[in-house]
Amino acid sequence: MSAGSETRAAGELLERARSGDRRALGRLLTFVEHRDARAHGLDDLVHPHATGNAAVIGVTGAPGAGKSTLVGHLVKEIADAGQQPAVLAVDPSSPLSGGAILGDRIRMDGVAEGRAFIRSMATRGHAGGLALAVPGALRLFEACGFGPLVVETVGVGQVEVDVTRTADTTVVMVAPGMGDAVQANKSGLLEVADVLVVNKADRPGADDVRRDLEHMLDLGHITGVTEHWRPEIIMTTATTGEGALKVHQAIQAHRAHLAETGGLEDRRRSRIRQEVADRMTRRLEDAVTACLASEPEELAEALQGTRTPASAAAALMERLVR
Ligand SMILES: Nc1nc2c(ncn2[C@@H]2O[C@H](COP(=O)(O)OP(=O)(O)OP(=O)(O)O)[C@@H](O)[C@H]2O)c(=O)[nH]1
Ligand SMILES: [Mg+2]
Repeated sequence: MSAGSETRAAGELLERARSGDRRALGRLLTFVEHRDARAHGLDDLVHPHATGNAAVIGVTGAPGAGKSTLVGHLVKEIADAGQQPAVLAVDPSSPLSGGAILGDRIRMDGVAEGRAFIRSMATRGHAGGLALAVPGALRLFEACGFGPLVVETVGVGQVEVDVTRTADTTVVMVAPGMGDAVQANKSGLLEVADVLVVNKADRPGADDVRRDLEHMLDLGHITGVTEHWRPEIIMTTATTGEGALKVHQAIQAHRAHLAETGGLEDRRRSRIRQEVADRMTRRLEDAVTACLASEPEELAEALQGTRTPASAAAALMERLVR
């Protein structure tokens, strides 16, 4: 297919997706996920319909903390409030599940299911791909009338934490025995928290986790927390949905706080800045790969030992950015 007809095909799918065709939306998400050539034209088509005003909620935490289970209840709360939530569950790596199992764990009933859209995105071990695919998918959701947008990422790895950092509101989940509070703090997770959830409150040790978190907040050990916002700590039992309403209320309270203080605009801008940076980085990486594949003289000299690698790199960069 030529570039023009690909863009036309994407445009037709987008029109269908915007009028409620879920299969069309699913296909477009696949383009975005695979960085399909069609996704390029799609970005321009989506842009006029994506205002950037939909609330973005990040949910993160250690593997198995109960994120998907809680998100299922959260989505129900949001849908019951008359909104149309979309969920992007980012599967870090699992080659076995390929993301399918993770998506299946988010379960809802009747009404919520009709309003909500849930999609898991496999990153296939390509961390850089995730950074670009997530904002593209979120814009697509927004262009199709969804909001708030919930992104579930596992709280390991820099890219995952960065993805969460750009949400308007980030919910960090901790559970007794599973990457407890101290571990979460060490990995930098707590510093991105706007709402703290201690899940598996039905399990022994949940109160200890809560106490640890309170203590860290009191001592100012959670570095990203400012004097302007102290994350609320909410106990949940995601398997029964206990506490999910409180989590929804805390998310709304945080959003209201951001709206009052101008923080909403700050986060929107930092999200765009991050995406521009990620796209520039990707272009540079591609350019470096192509440059070295062309077997330049400077590389040959470095290989022969007549030139230092640093000098070869400097000379090649000079050419690349000119
Ligand atoms: N006892 C108990 N089990 C829970 C609770 N919440 C979740 N679980 C169980 O914990 C397991 C993991 O739950 P998930 O919701 O898939 O956790 P997750 O954080 O999404 O996991 P990953 O996406 O794989 O990182 C499942 O077997 C859940 O049934 C809870 O509040 N109490
Ligand atoms: Mg999950």
